[in-house]
Amino acid sequence: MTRTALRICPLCEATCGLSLVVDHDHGTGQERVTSARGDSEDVFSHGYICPKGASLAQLDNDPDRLDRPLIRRDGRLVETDWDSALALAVDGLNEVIATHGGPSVGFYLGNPSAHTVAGTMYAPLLIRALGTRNVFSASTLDQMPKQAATGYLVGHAGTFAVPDLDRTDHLVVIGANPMVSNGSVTTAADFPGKLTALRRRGGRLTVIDPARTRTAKLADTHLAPRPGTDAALLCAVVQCLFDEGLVADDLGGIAAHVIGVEDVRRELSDLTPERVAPHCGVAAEDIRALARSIAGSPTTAVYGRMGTTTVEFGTLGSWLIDVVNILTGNYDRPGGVMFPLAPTAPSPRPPRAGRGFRTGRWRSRVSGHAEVGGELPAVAMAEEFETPGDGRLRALVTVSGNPVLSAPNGGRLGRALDSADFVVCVDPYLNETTRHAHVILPPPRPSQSPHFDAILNNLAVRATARYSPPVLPLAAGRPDEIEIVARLILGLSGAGVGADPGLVDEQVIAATLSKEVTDPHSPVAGRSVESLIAMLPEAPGHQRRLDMQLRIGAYGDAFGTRDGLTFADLLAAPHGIDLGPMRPRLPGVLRTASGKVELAPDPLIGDLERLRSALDARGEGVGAEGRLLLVGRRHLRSNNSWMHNLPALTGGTNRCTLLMHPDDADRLGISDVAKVRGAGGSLTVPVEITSDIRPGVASLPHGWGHDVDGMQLSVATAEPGVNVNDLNDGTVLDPLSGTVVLNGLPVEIAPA
Ligand SMILES: Nc1nc2c(c(=O)[nH]1)N[C@H]1C(S)=C(S)[C@@H](COP(=O)(O)OP(=O)(O)OC[C@H]3O[C@@H](n4cnc5c(=O)[nH]c(N)nc54)[C@H](O)[C@@H]3O)O[C@H]1N2
Ligand SMILES: Nc1nc2c(c(=O)[nH]1)N[C@H]1C(S)=C(S)[C@@H](COP(=O)(O)OP(=O)(O)OC[C@H]3O[C@@H](n4cnc5c(=O)[nH]c(N)nc54)[C@H](O)[C@@H]3O)O[C@H]1N2
Ligand code: SF4
Ligand SMILES: [Mo]
Repeated sequence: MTRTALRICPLCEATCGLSLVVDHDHGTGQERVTSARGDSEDVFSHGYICPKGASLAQLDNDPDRLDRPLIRRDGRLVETDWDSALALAVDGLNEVIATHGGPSVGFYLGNPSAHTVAGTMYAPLLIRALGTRNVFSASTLDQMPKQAATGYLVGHAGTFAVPDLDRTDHLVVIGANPMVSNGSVTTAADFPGKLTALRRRGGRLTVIDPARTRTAKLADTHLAPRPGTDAALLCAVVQCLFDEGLVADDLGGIAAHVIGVEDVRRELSDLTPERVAPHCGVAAEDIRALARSIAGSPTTAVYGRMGTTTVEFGTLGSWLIDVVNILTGNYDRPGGVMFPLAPTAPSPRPPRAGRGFRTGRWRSRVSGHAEVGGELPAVAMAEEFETPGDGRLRALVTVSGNPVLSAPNGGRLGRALDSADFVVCVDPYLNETTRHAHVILPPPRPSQSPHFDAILNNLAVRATARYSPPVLPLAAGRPDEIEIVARLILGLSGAGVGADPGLVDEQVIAATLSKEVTDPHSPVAGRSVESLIAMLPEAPGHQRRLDMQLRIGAYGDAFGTRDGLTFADLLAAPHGIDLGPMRPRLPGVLRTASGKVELAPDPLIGDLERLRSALDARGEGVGAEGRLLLVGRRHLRSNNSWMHNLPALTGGTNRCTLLMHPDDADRLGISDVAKVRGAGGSLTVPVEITSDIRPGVASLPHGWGHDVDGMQLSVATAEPGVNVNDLNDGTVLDPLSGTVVLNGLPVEIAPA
């Protein structure tokens, strides 16, 4: 018996709808997923699929995936039953908290959490139950600068403006390679198709990247600056916009909602194209041409990702991207960058000022790093474990993270975890990080988990509402990831690890609705909480929460008082419900203290001094002898550190090699293998010589280096590659966001 089932792909931010083939396995007597295709009727992805999504069956059936929990006994990780493992996890954490206090437990949230119901709807509650401020995540290895920049601009760090890909006349992509990554902090299925469509409708594509990537190869214009210099380049673009009178009249219609334009003009007036050109390695005339082409197109969307965030001036660069969008009249308007409105977003309220965005509400104990967005820098974890004294970290909980490989200087973190009192990992693999655990709690296969994009819908270039129920059932007594996290929460909060996991949801529902009914602008203002709760479906807790959020949300039925969405509508529409293109949302989204877009926030203006000193200092010696700047890259058939275990995704061009320009290779006498040395250590790595990279720059992908003992990754360990993060000692951060520098890392390269 074969059947098909629909499920949204959980492997990247594109959220493609998949159609899975499910077969009866005569050997086990159970059903299994045997293949995946794009769902042509999906309202968001229309059939698009990439090689990772196409290998979902292999991921689902990976024999190395853990099914039963592991606990450490006499130094070894051994299988046990679920009740024992969960009880042990909670007892171990409670003991550390009782002895050393709540802050002695750290929490690390990894990337796949953005794609799971457990990660988006339950992990935040787990952090609260732990009662710790030592919260770390992949965000400070990734997009935290964008969060900080948007926080300062609009008053809320989660309110991103994303490029209106379907309608723009000119897309400017800075430090991103969406042809391969499929897009990030912009949820758009079939990004490659959208770039082709842009070209077909006569639009322009500009790419700014030191490497001639697959995206750059499609571009009308490709600028290849020196890594780490985009903030300076964008300062000059802004200066040029003012200097040449290219700032849009009335800022394209939003001038009444913006303050600080004059401050930006004054503060950047010395940063001319001529001043920054030698630092950026881009001709002043090319910078002016860029400014003119952005201002001259009917609409332009400027979009930046990893190459603009994980750099020394990540927050400045992310801010300047939106400054350019705003000054050219491309902010909050079709074809420019716009604020998505997700199906679970609150019903729009009348505009009101907020408290604004602040950082540094607390600081890390050892280095005094400021808290940003409720988090401390991921690279600070090791020192917080190692350094004796009050408030020292003694235990760690990870959910879907592999920081030992994915963060700089992971070896040091690994050693710190080996001497930690207690480590709990919610993770399906025994890998570089989880091998240090005392308890591993593996979530079930993707096919056994429900899917709803509670976070990524907030970044989607078109609004849709889609839900995937689990495709395959769980074995009796086998908790899903929601239940694993919920039971940890209950165990930590005193209700007991054996309590009904649905209690967690009922508490959220009661608290949310109690607040909602007292808000005069809520669509359920003045109604009784009990009567609203009585209208929720008899269903698993996460579905009850989703029903509540949809119904009080922007497109909701306001609990039966208007036409609108309920969770039942999502269940009845397995290919999803289209809710239309993005629409202007100013001033409603603003939560700054002024109630305006604050274009010239003090922390950003203040950071320009650091940029000015770099303008004069940086660059010296780079290119001389063996000094190059290292950047990263992603492979189409790879996903950070954890998908090298699928045979379908190995081999071919998916190789952990160092890309170098022929001029550099010649000069240094390198033909096939190089030795690379950074502040954190050195590596020997095979070289690919290509003119697709700027001279003076080398590129090495991350997520490799699977040659450590004690893991259960039989495919990945066979072709381990090297770990680029071993080169990085993790000491250079963007101070405004606590994000570590991963791109533009100085290294010495020599023949091996
Ligand atoms: N040098 C360098 N380093 C980088 C980057 C770079 O460009 N260059 N990129 C950075 C970026 S952008 C990111 S996002 C980080 C990622 O850093 P992390 O999020 O720490 O690591 P990942 O490699 O994504 O590993 C994800 C972990 O989640 C587990 N997992 C997979 N699916 C699930 C699930 O459904 N539930 C649970 N509970 N666990 C699951 C996997 O087994 C794996 O252990 O890496 C960063 N590191
Ligand atoms: N296939 C695949 N898809 C993925 C992932 C994956 O591992 N594999 N990871 C996912 C994750 S977690 C994320 S965060 C996204 C990331 O998505 P992207 O940011 O689109 O992906 P990257 O390949 O990191 O692209 C960064 C680009 O910046 C360039 N760059 C480096 N330094 C600089 C600089 O200083 N200035 C400029 N202008 N450019 C620079 C690099 O050459 C590179 O081309 O991808 C996601 N999608
Ligand atoms: S682009 Fe690929 S990995 Fe990303 S959601 Fe679509 S199918 Fe999945
Ligand atoms: Mo990421």
